[in-house]
Amino acid sequence: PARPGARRVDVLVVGGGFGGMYAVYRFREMGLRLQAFEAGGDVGGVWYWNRYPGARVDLPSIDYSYSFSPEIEQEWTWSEQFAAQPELLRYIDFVAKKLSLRPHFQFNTRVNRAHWDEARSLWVLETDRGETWEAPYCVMATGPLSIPKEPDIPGVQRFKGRLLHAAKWPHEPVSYKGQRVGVIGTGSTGIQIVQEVGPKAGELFVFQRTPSFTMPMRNVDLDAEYMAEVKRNYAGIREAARNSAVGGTRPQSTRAFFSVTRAQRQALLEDAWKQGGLAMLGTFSDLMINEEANEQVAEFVRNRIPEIVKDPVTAEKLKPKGYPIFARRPCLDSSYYETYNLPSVHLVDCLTDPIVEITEKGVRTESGEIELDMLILATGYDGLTGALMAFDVIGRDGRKVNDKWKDGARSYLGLMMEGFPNLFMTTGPNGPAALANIIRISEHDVDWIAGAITHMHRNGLTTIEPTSRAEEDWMGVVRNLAKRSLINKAKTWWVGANVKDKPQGLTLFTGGFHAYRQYSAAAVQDGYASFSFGPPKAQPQG
Ligand code: NA7
Repeated sequence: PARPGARRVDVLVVGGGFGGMYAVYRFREMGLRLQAFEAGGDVGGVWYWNRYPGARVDLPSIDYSYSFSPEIEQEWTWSEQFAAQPELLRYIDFVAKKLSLRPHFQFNTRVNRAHWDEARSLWVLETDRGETWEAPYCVMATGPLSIPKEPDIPGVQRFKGRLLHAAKWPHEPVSYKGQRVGVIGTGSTGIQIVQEVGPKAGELFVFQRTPSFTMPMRNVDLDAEYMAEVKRNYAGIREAARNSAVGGTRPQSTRAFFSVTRAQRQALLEDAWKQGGLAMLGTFSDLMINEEANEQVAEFVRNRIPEIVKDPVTAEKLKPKGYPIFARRPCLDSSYYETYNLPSVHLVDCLTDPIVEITEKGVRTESGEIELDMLILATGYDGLTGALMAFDVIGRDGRKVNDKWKDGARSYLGLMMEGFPNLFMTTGPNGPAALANIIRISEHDVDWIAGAITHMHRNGLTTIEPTSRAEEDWMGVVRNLAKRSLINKAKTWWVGANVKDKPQGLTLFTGGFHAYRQYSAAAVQDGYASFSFGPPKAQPQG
């Protein structure tokens, strides 16, 4: 039976990041009534929360932006090749205003429970404001990096100084002047924080467990002439991105590492280092499948560190070892290694001197206590699956996503799950999320979902659900590709290794964005043969 007080729309959207914003726009344009929910106080997702110093996208801004609206492309001008968080938020605000997206959202609202009402073919969402919403379709645009992970270090709450989490950064400015600051974590986030806070803090202690590979970003201001050229060519830029493995314009190579001479290889690597950005990843075609090739590139990057870091002991500790380069998210920096040349910046190697606990005064490692005024946690996320496992998402026969995914994420194309009719995901955990441009994936996914809903409306169908066979076949494709990938050889959020007791393994699609698009298009072109559709709505009698 209908819930008293429940409000009814056509589509419910959870999440107000890039994916949720586009979903709201797209479904509204289809004439659907919709309601969207966002835990943050505004749109922006990751960029709403991550206001930490130095937060910046590490893909070119030109790529890291919407492609669905030529108007937005022409009206918005990026100021830097890699935009900083405030500019990204300005862009997000510009889009939200231009398309009047905010009125569709309830902000500061978390969905506590989502369940499928089989009898009525409706998703029923309960929010932490005590409201209930119902709709035939539900879209989880909950993002791969939305559940920050507290470090499993005893005593975090005991700390009497200021505790800051990168992903829950305060909106007001933070001063580091004269402060003894600690940073735990040296992934993309930690590296951005260290290079920004290092020169400002009284002293900075960086607690590093696994060193990351980081390469020069070589960020530049974009001048008017360059942006004018980009605006003339957006259509071509987007087309190239959609047809690339990474969903971006970064050049890719078809050249295998050992197909050229040692001298040529060296020259190509040196050139990539000078070029900066992710040029290094584009040097050779086989870096993620040929271990020896990978190791030689890793060694090239490692050898750059002592050229910058003056203290040889620190330089050695900063060298990433024991896992392939690019098997962990490659970082881009502007002055990360240089920061360690400041006498006030200290590297604490947690591999040889592990953190024992956090105390009232600071961080205690095996060798002693380091007193701090401020402790910054850059300890990552319960990625990919965290968001949908953080609340009750209940499909047919009371089955929870938590149960379905207890041995690892499973879905068809990262878009839908067997047992969860009419529930869609954007940037889901068995698609190319994390390995390709998230905005290209979000747009693709929303378009695919819009296509499925249109198909159902045209044909008078009430439910759509992938068959278990289709899901199993897809997971087979994912597994077979994963077997070849060196990504398995590093302990990262990509493989679930960063969260205690989480199922381990690479469940992302590693075949590239272009190939992913072909699979998802084929799933439509064969007349949705991989899906079972629910019966048409009963016709009123008489
Ligand atoms: P990451 O890349 O998951 O990095 C988290 C960092 O925090 C990493 O260096 C971890 O070391 C470290 N960490 C976590 N827990 C601890 C404890 N207990 N002790 C010491 N160090 C710890 O998250 P980011 O936010 O930097 O980046 C996420 C994504 O955002 C990135 O991949 C890009 O796509 C953008 P560990 O590696 O576990 O030894």
